[in-house]
Amino acid sequence: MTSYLEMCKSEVNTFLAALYPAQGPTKVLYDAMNYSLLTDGKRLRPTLCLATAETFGIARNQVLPVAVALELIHCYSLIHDDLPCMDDDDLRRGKPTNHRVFGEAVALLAGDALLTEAFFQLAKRTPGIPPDRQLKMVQIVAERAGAAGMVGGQTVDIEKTGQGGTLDDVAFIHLHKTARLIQASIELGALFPDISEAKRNALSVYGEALGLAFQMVDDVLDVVGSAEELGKTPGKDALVDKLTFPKFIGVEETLRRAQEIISNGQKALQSEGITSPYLFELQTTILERSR
Ligand code: GRG
Repeated sequence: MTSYLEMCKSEVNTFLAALYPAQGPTKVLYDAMNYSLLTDGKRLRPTLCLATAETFGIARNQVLPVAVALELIHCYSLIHDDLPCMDDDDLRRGKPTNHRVFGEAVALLAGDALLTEAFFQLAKRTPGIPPDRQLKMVQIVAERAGAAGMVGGQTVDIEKTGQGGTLDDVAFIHLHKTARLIQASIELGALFPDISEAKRNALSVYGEALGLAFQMVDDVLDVVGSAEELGKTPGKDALVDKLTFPKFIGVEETLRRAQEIISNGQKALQSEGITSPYLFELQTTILERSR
């Protein structure tokens, strides 16, 4: 049976594939954008947005243009994160990184274009959504992805990596670099239906929890993967430079805290009487994922 995640992923992929036909003098830019955009990502952020709106009966095709904006932002961040001035990575999603294929300048511009295009998608009028709520979506993405969110988290990550850092630093980096955009994905989905501010706040709390847990599980996968590569037993010392939760508290405690954070997020939903099989499936996937 096709999972909800698979169904949403397929719809997001279809939407993305039609978005940027490459032609004319800027063909190389569109080729570079499509190269990263159309590789096999999980599409978690748009799916969370679709799932949140669908929890309240909103059809996915109404939400898709907004949902894909989150993937455009995510994709830009991956391209820029891989650049020589950042992580200088050779591989992303199992393929050579954007700058390895298109060169540093075009990769940088492809990331810039995806970020800008995200706001174009967000600003397209969505039938049935009052303009003030759509404006709020634009504000949320700017805040969650910008200096107060993802870009801020990346800055602190770069500054602290290699200088030791503390568990508090890791918590700050994870919250800003990763959790804020995931939180925004749920917050945007919650702006489609006519629901109370209390319900939207509860979904926002839950979104932050999901985002943090997602990055903590990612840390564990990173440590286990690195340990396997090194032929070591996964443990506290597997990653010395990267700032991760397991580096400070170990794998077991990281997973326990991730579960606890999710349970607290769920309590926020329960207090507002929100139950969602869609979000529950995604939450389970996040906690149990292996990539
Ligand atoms: C603004 C340059 C710049 C960077 C922002 C988000 C970010 C900082 C960098 C991306 C690199 C990174 C490892 C971020 C942590 C979040 C994370 C685990 C990203 C990978 O997300 P997945 O697993 O990836 O959803 P797929 O490939 O499935 O889309």
